[in-house]
Amino acid sequence: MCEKNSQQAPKKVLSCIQPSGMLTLGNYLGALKNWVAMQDEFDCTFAVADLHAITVRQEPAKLRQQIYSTYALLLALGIDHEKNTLFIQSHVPEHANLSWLLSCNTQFGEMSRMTQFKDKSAKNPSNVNVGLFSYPVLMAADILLYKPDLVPVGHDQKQHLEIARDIAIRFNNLYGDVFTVPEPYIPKVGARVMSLQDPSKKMSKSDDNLNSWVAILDSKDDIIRKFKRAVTDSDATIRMSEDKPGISNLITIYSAVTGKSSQEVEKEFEGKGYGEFKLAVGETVADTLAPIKKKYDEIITDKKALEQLYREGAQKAERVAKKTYFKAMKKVGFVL
Ligand code: ATP
Ligand code: LTN
Repeated sequence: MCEKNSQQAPKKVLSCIQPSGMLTLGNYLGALKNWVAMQDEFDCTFAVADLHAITVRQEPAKLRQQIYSTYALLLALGIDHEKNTLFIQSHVPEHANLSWLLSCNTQFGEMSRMTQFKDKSAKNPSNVNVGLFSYPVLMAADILLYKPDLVPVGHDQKQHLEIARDIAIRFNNLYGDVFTVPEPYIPKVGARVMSLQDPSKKMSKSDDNLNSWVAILDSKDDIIRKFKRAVTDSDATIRMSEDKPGISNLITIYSAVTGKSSQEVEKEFEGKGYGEFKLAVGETVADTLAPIKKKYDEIITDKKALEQLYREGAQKAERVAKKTYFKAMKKVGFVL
């Protein structure tokens, strides 16, 4: 792997996150913590995928707030806007534009197989909109504009990345080489965090049960309270086991936050009760998130400075996106 400061050019990475709610401890441990780690090794482009968020009905004032908040939180987590390109998707119109070119080169049949569309339309039968259906094409545009080598995505997005690759290969075969075919990036570290109330489901910001998820910006008291209430079992030993999903989830979280292995965690809490363990997990998570929250509070209060950063980010992104988009337009036969 070539490091950022080695002779060879570092590999390019692209990823995006939707501003569809308060980001959770699951988003942090499963995705964003890796983004922060990757910036030292790769040439990274990260975006707030606001266009994707309206595939589900959003209240305008709340959406606006969430876009600001997600961008500020990425900065607070330590994503350096100078080292990387950090922008808001809708500020770079080439995303929506390329998505049209790609839509006309994507088959209805292949979109119909997307499991997330099936799940989300079943969950939301009153708003099965065309954008929800063609969402993976917009995601393909997000990716292909920046010619990344690697795209870090969670398990739920693998099928969408596969489609992006298929679209790129087909387009290149039809019109000539325009896009790089990216590889999925499975991070070295990355935890799958489950709901604190139903450990068979993943922790999700759209879960109506507010005790089931911890927001990165929750207060210390809220975090500790949520961990105290976490669903466990009646066997009072702290060990990883398939038949102990609640405790296993807490061990996963504690080890992701402290860097200790699950065996080390089991050893640390040998002979101790669930109450003591839950409190330790809650306090450790709260202490880890506290500096992020403090930084976030500083960033979000200075809207002018924030605006300058996202405008610069968009300009930087657009310089790259434009080149790829115009090349694709030209190959398809448009007059430029
Ligand atoms: P929603 O609840 O609205 O479906 P979400 O919280 O599942 O959203 P996404 O915006 O779909 O989050 O995901 C953003 C990133 O965070 C993805 O890379 C996803 O894999 C990761 N992620 C989300 N939830 C978890 C989790 N519980 N554990 C680990 N990673 C997660
Ligand atoms: N669909 C992704 C967010 C997303 C994305 C992307 C991820 C939008 N565009 C491009 C990687 C690359 C999600 O909901 N997690």
